[in-house]
Amino acid sequence: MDSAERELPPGQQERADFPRFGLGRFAESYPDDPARLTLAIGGDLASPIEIAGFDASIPRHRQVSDFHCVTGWSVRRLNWSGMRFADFHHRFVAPHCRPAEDCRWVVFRGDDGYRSILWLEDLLADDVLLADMLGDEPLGLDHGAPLRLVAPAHYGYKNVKHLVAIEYLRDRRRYRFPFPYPQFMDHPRARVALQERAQFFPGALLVHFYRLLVPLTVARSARGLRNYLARTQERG
Ligand SMILES: Nc1nc2c(c(=O)[nH]1)N[C@H]1C(S)=C(S)[C@@H](COP(=O)(O)O)O[C@H]1N2
Ligand SMILES: [Mo]
Repeated sequence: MDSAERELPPGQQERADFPRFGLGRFAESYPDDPARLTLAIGGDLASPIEIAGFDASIPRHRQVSDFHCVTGWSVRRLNWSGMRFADFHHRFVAPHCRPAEDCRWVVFRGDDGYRSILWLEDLLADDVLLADMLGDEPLGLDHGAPLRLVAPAHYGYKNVKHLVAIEYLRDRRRYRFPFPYPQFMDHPRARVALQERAQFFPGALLVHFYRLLVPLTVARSARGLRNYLARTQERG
């Protein structure tokens, strides 16, 4: 049975469309040049580096996976491609940047200022991608151009869009979920199967509250994109 045939995870409901979504503060923020990739690899490692593209030795990978937002909506069978995070880590980061042995955490930062943290061990799973394509198209502005994280076993808020930096950390306390959002919203692992929606609050209850925010958030995200496109057209 492939992932697309399975039941949805607990508390999730299927959506037919795949809306642009995210925290309100970032609804109007975009990369200056969504087509240009620059990725800084830093944190507790011997050689920080900034790259503008990927080593041809890292194989491309395509996968079909479901996407689950913490607010209770899911989209089935998205067709992503890019490269496996594990390949990037083992073939590029480990030999070239040499993270400290005891780095257990990785922070992903988007060009809009959004960020999230994941456990390195979770990131090495087979289905975690640095994706640059959705369907047969390069990622659009709505879904994270030019590069985003895809970690289907973790809630959408771990799937950082518009990636500009990846930081390896020994100590999770050096990271903070973006202001002004409360820390409790960011579960360190956020595994969908276990409803790790947030810290301290039971996920099965929280989703009823979160679900109320969906229509407004979808509308705000869509308006943010329209405003951005209007601004860039004015500039010519
Ligand atoms: N850079 C960035 N990445 C982000 C967000 C954001 O606001 N900015 N929102 C997160 C949330 S809460 C979700 S559900 C997904 C939504 O991805 P989509 O816009 O491709 O649907 O992006 C995640 N990654
Ligand atoms: Mo989300």
